[in-house]
Amino acid sequence: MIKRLWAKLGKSSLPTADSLTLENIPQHVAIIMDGNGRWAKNRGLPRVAGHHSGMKTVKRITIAADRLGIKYLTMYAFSTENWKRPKSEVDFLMKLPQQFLEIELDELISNNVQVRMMGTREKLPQHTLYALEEAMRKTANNTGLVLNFALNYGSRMEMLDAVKEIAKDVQEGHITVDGIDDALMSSRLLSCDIPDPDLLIRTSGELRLSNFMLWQLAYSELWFTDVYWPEFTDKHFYGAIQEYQRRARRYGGL
Ligand code: V07
Repeated sequence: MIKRLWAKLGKSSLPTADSLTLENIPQHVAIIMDGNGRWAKNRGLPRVAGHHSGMKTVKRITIAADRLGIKYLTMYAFSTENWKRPKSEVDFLMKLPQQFLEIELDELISNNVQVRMMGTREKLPQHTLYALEEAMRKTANNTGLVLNFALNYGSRMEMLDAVKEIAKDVQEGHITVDGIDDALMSSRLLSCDIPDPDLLIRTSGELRLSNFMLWQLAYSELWFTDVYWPEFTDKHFYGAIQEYQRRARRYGGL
């Protein structure tokens, strides 16, 4: 449980979790944190102000997830397509992991959170990598919430890399074509040691997966909201979980 972070936020911001049942909490929630730029634009602010504000939501939702006993939280922070954005925006985004960890790492450590990264290290600036690797090293043995950042991540690339590895193994005679199955494919993905998400949340009204965890989301519940990520609160998060539980109950009744 994250205690200090949570205490800092004060009582008034405690979400109303009354209507949630602690049974059937999803084990793994994945989030596409969309709408930061649009949120900023609507307020006459530069896009980067939206990204900065979105970082605060990351913190709040991490606390909320931990409080509920969710075991894995995956957040889509930067896609392989995001490199196409203006250099100034990319440079700003690449400073966020460092900034976030500078403020939060100590508390993440004391709250037993394990920080991970899912994506390609290639192209990431040294300073970004350094901050990430330090966080992963210092939290590697933590047994609480797994906070998994999808950073420089793209699902088709991930699957192509897996397929190439498998093809090589067949070519070299380590496995047979008939030996290729779901489990083998899963074991070659970047998420190999994390269960598939039970629930995907996407903010900001877009109804797409945008190359995010295409294999892993095959059976997941999908939940969309029009709310922009900087305005996404614990209450919205609880709402998504509640809807997940409602669907799970209905499914179980059939
Ligand atoms: C980023 C803030 C959230 C909205 C989406 C885009 C902008 C947190 C991180 C982060 C990443 C790794 C890590 C710790 C924190 C982050 C990027 C963008 C690139 F170990 N937020 N955030 N990274 N945004």
